[in-house]
Amino acid sequence: TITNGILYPMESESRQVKDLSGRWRFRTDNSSGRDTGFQERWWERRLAETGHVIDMPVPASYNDITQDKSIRDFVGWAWYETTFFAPNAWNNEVTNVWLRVGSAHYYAMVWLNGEQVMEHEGGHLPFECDVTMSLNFGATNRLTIAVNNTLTPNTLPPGEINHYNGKDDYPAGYFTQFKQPPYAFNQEYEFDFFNYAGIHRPVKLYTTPRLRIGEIVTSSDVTADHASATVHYQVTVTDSSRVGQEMASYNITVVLEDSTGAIVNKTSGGSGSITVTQPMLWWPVGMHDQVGYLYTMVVYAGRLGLSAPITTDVYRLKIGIRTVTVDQTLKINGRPFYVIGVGKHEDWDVRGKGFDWSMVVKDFNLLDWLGANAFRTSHYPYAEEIMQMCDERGIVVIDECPAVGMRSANNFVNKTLSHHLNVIGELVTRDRNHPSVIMWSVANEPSSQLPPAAQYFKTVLDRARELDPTRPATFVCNAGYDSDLATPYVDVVCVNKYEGWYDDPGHVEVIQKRLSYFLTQWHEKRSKPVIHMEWGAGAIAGFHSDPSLMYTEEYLCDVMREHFATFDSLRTGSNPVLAGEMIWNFADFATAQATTRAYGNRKGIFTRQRQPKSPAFVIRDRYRALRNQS
Ligand code: GCB
Repeated sequence: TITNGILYPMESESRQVKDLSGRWRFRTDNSSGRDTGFQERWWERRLAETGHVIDMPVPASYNDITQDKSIRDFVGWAWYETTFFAPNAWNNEVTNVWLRVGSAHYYAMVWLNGEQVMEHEGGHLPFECDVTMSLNFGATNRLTIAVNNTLTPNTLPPGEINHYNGKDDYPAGYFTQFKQPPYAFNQEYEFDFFNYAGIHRPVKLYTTPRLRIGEIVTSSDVTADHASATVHYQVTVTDSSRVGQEMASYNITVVLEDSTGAIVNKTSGGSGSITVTQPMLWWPVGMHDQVGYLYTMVVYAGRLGLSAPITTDVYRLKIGIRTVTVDQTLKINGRPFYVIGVGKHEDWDVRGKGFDWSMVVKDFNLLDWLGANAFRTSHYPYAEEIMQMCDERGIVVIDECPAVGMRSANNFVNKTLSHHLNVIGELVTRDRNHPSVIMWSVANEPSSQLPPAAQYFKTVLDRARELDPTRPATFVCNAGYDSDLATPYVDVVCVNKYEGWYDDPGHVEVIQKRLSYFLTQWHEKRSKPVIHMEWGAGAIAGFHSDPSLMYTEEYLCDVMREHFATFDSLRTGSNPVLAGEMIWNFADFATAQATTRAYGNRKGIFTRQRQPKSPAFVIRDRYRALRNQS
């Protein structure tokens, strides 16, 4: 199946990219119905003409940028605006201009020069459209984007707005500060990270010839002896003619280059395969000397036999040649792969979930320092630039949908399901060419013991495998092995369990027996490889005690040692129970305010500022040793 493409905007001899990131103008709509912007049609004028505007960086979450609590906690429509120049050189018969939003959280509407050009539901994933006809060439253009972070039982992630009426015992003004008398309202959700909002990833314009490469889908087969590989591809071309000409006939040429740019092989046609003898396989860090080897697939699509000027679209896609299989264990290129990783978040000081190269590169350097070979994009798709770095650095990814906090039966309904299937489609379309992605995770910790969850998850897992038959699919389970109803449909059992923390808090001495029993039960019941996807303990940097107590750094070190001893007893042998371990979490992160969270979740082995707590050194010793053995 090929859905509409969403190729990452790359420059080439036929494409230009213009990044609109920077300082935009901004306002939250605080009116009681949160709808003044729509009534007054704010997109039709400069935002400053419709009221007070403030500076807002893009990309960034807006929540932590100002000193205003009402912006930190805002729920509703937030309005963004920028102006930019569209060069006259783009105004010709052969060029199309596309507007692409890397992600906006969660519901977004986009107007260009007062005309609505896009609407998109769901954060964490890109959306784009052809804006050629809406642009003022050789002049300034006004781009207005409204984003709404309201969660409902049918959004992903789900949540709800609760209204409170308590005028008698709350101070005067408390309810009216929310501008919605007599109610106060609160956004509530059952996932454990702060619901940051805004334009989280870059907004870009890019040009293509009007006959453009819309989508490229690749996969590869490798012979058992690794002596030969076949790269399969499918290319779709779209022709959005600006002058109403007939659909062009076109030809497609595909050239495979090695990492030095030397041509390996080439072919032509919209789909086919390319043979590579003695391929340089893509290997994760630690498995082979050759880490993260990438070929470049250069695709040319050109018009044939028309009187219009001939331009050829060129797109360079980095690909890796590797296979992923699951039998008794997880295998990459036919060899067992043991996951040593971390759960992560896109979460940083000040910018929230806003993409920032400094933070991203720092995190990759820390993953390398640690010796990790994998992470999960808990609990939503991460920026495309992060996925590209995983490909290059040989970091394996379990790529997760934003379906987290599905804890009630009214989440498992058709309305949510159809959105969930769309999101899987968008995620697979965006990420299927990344060799680093070895598995899809369709959700985290749903209440999979509820009867409707069985059919629900069978449907979404089947959709993931139908869209991408080359990768296993799973969801991350925290229902009990006796009560869960959905893991029969996964390829790898992924479980979360906090021994010594949520279970038997304060008792590290029971961890080995209980954890070993728990993981073995899962393995026996499902006869599938098991990854222990989340485990850990809160540790506040600078809290110390001996004997260790909960929330000290020493306690997390003790919890780790007990887990490591258990993992080592379960990961070896011909039919090992365990295919991997991922500690929760890479770094401390922001959450909703709660009595169980001390200024955020403190299970990070690094602080939120990316400095190591002492447990980081303990895990580093293990991960580096394991990485060097594999
Ligand atoms: C979990 C969730 C994760 C939380 C973590 C915790 O099971 O999957 O999102 O942050 O537990 O620390 O409670």
